[in-house]
Formats: sequence, C-alpha cells, structure tokens
Amino acid sequence: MSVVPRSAEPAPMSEEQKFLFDLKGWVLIPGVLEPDLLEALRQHVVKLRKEAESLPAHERYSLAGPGQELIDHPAIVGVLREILAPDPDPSSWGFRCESSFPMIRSVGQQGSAAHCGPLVGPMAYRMVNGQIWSGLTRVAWELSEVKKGGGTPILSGSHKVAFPVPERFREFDPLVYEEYECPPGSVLIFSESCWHVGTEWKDADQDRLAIFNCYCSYMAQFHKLNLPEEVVAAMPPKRQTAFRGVWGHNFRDKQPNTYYDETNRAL
Ligand SMILES: O=C(O)CCC(=O)C(=O)O
Repeated sequence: MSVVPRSAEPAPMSEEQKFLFDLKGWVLIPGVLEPDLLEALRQHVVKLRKEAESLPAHERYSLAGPGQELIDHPAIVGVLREILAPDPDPSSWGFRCESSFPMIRSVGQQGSAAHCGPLVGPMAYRMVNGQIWSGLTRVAWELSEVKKGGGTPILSGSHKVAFPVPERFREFDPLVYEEYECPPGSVLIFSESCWHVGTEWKDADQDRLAIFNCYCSYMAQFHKLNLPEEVVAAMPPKRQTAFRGVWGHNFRDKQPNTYYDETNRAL
C-alpha cells in the first residue's frame, strides 16, 4: 500500500502488473488515494446517491467535483497507457473515459449479476506481440475497506477463455471467482471481457462506497457518454481529451485526434 499523490508523475505499468493482467485479466493497486481526496470522494458519492439536489446541476456526476481527479489519476495512467493506448502527443491522453457511476452498497444488498463484456470484436481482450489490448477496461475505485467476498470478484482468466464458460460458473462461485480485499482508496482495474459479479455486501459496519469508471481508446467506443459539456468544461485541457470524439486521423485537414473542443466531443 502506498499513496500516490495526485500531482505525482505516473509510473509505467510494471512487468509484474503486465504479467498479472494478462494472466488474470485484472490488477488491484491498494491504498493509492490521498486521505483528503478519499474523504472528498466518499462525501461526493453519498451526496450523489442521497441528496443530489444539494449539488449544482453540473456537479451531479461521478466524473464531476472531486470525481474528476480519478479520470487521469497518476495511479492508473501508467496502466491505461499500456493496456489501451499511449498518449498520442504530450497534450492528449490515448485513453477515453466513457461512462461512470457512483455506488453505495449496504449490508444485504447484491450488485450486478455475473456478466462479461465482449469476447470478439474491437473491445475484446487481446495479447499480441507482447502488447496487451484491453479494449474495454473497467476502473473501480474502492472508497471503503473491502473484505474477502465483498467487492466485485472476477473469474480470473475468463477474458481469454478457449471454451464457453459453463452455466454453473455464470454466477458467483467462490471456488472459481477470485475475491480480493483492500483498504479504502484502492483501485481495481479489469478487462470487461472477464466474467465478474457484484456479490452481496456482508459488512454491517460500513457501506461499500465506490466509483466505477469505464475506458476505451480514442479510436473505439462502447458506452454512449451522455455527459453534459459543462462537466467537461470544468476540467483542465489534457483531462478534457479523455472525452473527445472517436476517430484516428482526419486526412482532409491533416489533423491527428489529439484535442477536445466543441467540434470534437464524444457522443
Ligand atoms: O456490482 C458490482 O460490484 C459490479 C458492477 C459492474 O461490474 C457492472 O455494473 O458492470
């Protein structure tokens, strides 16, 4: 566990993380959020879910207010650069953030049923020539302590199955789904091509508070963004590029896709 200040220079994804991500389809980076940011995020999630009207309209999003710090937090940038796309130039990210939701889960509440994302097509997980491609990547920020069995256990390795997943593993089974535990302020990064499940929250002492963000590269899109432009307008310029339009190159104007403006926004 080591805190990564939000002003830190992002570290490259380590060889160990690459190995684990390819093997299992996920990595967990424990305890990275600074205490003040963690507290601000926890309060933001509670407000979003319980008293959203107390926030100005453009802050009623998990990508707004303190939530915007997570979009390109240095604890995840090195991983996203490696598994989605490197920065095309110093002013823009290679990744795009395309959906986000805040979560409060209380004791006895169940999350999503077991499911997985695409196994074929542009979003499907691939490993080619020593390079990971995790076309649709989920970044789950755990803002409460997670004990084993809580959180979002993953069927490790199912991002690259050779056989169809048998019916009985299409629901949570602790023998095959890998559980994790972590302190508040941790981040779980996984390929949506993995089977994963929101298990029943069993901790009566605290709710699960979390923010789930989803990423693609600037050349692909899965979710419709549905984010008002005022939310993006409140961000610094490089962060805004995580919400740009989805294309690789504009031959007519000899222009690479390295900017965000009113003509180049994700839908
Ligand atoms: O409910 C959960 O813990 C997981 C949520 C999730 O992965 C999803 O909605 O795609």
